[in-house]
Amino acid sequence: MTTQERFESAKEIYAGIGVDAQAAIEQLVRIPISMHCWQGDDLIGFDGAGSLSGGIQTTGNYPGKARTPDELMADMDKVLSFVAGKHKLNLHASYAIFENGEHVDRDAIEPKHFAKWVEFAKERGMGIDFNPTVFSHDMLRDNLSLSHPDQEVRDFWIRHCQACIRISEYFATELGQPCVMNIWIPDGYKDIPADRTAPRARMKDSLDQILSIPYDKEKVLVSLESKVFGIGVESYTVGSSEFTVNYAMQKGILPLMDNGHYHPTEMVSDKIPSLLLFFDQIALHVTRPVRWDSDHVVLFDDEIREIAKEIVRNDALDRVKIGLDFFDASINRVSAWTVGMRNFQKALLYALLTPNKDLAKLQDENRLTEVMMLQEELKTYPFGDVWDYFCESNGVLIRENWYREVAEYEKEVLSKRG
Ligand code: RNT
Ligand code: ZN
Repeated sequence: MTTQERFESAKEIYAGIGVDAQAAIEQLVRIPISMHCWQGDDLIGFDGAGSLSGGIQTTGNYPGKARTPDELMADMDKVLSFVAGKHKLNLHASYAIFENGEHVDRDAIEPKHFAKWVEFAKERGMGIDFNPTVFSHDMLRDNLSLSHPDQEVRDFWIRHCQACIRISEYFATELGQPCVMNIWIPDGYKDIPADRTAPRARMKDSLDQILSIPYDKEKVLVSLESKVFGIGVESYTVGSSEFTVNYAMQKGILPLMDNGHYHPTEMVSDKIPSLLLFFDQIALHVTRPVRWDSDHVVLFDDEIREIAKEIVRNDALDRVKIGLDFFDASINRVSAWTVGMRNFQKALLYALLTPNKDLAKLQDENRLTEVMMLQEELKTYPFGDVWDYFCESNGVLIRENWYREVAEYEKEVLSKRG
């Protein structure tokens, strides 16, 4: 049977439960996922940082990491060739591209240092999202930045984040689509602090100053990411969940939830509908924590499917800004990236192929036996036939076929990098 024939058969089966598979794939191809640049080079960037700090860590030493903008761009193109649809590029400020021997510190970066990225995105019809890089730098002192007691330290990072707003606005103007600018700050303490309030008050004031510069709020969507702990920052984080969600609400910016940033039994899928009742727009970092915020590659697992379902069944595809955030250096990075991108698309497709309204009706009628029965039966519906057709009809390789090209790329390109 051809992929198309399998799709036709699957379409009929889904139609039996009132699901339009054709409409689902047409919708899926229009959902942008923000592809994080940092899977390609273990979050090292090009501004000379050298190693990671701020309580985050990459583990593994698989050969072939991108060392230059050209290498990173080539690797991204490989990944994009295996993923249907138009997506966004998610850049960190540390990926500034300096030319002709120029080098400026993080608080002095300008749009011109990202002109090459704009060119890359334009050629591929992509938008760009952005992130201040408030780690891997010597002005992160005592693991504190925007909340540091020393004003000089705070001012440096305030200037950096303000510069990032200007660069984000440049991206949005050049590319004709809004730029989500996410602020994540690693600030916190390893051990029990003597004062939990003052750092948060300083952080609040620093953020107020960052947001006080004029910028176009339609073009730059500032988000603030919370976190519960980091390596060496186990006891207290300044940007806790309550801090960030309340701050975002008060200032009219977006809260960003990273599903690696909560206690192990807390589920981001459950938090999405609550935030959607109070915020027009929210942002996500989709990742996979294994025992800690380890940023493993996103799998097609239960929680990822639940996250996608909450976006789809709340009709919130325009309101939830989806970004990926994982970095695994222990396996082929191009493969890791591709697996994660394809998996989140699969999760979205799975959600689009779910009779969400009918299930909700059953719940309201207290027919919970049927809710469980149907949700379980759906798991063995011919999902793969629809997925394959989605890939094939959008010109990307189906099933594991794409991996052959990755293996070839590893042999011809990645293995030759020093
Ligand atoms: C760290 C946060 C943050 C970073 C990226 C690189 O725990 O998740 O989002 O991973 O900004
Ligand atoms: Zn994150």
